[in-house]
Amino acid sequence: MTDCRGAAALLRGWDDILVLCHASPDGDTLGSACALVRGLRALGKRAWFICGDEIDGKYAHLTAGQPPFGWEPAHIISVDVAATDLLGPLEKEYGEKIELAIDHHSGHRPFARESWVEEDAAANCELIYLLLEEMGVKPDKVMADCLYTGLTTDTGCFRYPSVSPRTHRIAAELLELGAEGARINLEMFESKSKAQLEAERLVMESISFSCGGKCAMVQVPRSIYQRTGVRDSELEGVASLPRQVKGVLLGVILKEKEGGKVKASIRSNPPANAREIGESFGGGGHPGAAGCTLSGITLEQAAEKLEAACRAQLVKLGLL
Ligand SMILES: [Mn+2]
Repeated sequence: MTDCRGAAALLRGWDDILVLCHASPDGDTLGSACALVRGLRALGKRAWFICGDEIDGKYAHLTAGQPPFGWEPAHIISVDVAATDLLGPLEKEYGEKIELAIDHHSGHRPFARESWVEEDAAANCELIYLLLEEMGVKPDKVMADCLYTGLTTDTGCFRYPSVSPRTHRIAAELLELGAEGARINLEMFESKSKAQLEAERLVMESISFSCGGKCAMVQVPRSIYQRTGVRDSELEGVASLPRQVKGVLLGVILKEKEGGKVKASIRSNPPANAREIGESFGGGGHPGAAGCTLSGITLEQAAEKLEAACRAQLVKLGLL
């Protein structure tokens, strides 16, 4: 385990640095990687970041170009990656070569030679902000936009319990540095395609309640993508919909994937704990938001299993 100072000391001594994002990239992993790469370049270093999956168009501003052909990294680090399998297609090549992991997931499963994990950080971008400060890099406008994007997307626009005074202080600093908060929030939270709206309507039609209204579940069959033309990344927001219903402590969204797999996203309101349920199926996450993937299973079977796990937790908490 290392800390901000330790991570900064390592990076100061390195050059030719490759930064890895997690698969199904979100604003936090991309914002972290992009701001860090640009910060390292400001120190005169060669640095690039890559991601194993396609990057959604709404994150197009989180870019630092593609590594040039033939460039070989000397050091590899990961940002916002809780476990090597979350690297997705990058795991095979890089999974065992990571020298520094910077992360904020409470279920972080150590895989790097050195890890800097702060569970209290609302977003990994909080840590990158502190790291740049420690390295003496003043974020420019693009870096500020990157970091602000990570902060706001990982906190549902600064609404989650993980948000601390520090989160707001850093966000304020980023606004001072030129981050376009209003534009970023509009793009991240208030803008959707017609296909997305139609898909959300279909998803909401599938909502079912159990455990006396304390558990709500929606299902996303694969057919929805052909039917509406929605992209998978556009359906991220539906994960929070079941939990918005008054009285719901556990909200579950089940997405049917290729090859008999079902991806479950779990959202909870205290005292329910999403991470415990995710972990019971081999996944992980945060207390309020977690996920897991079930294999060799239909949507209906996955729904039964998740409902049973939710019920068991509510019974354990004395709420049923
Ligand atoms: Mn994150």
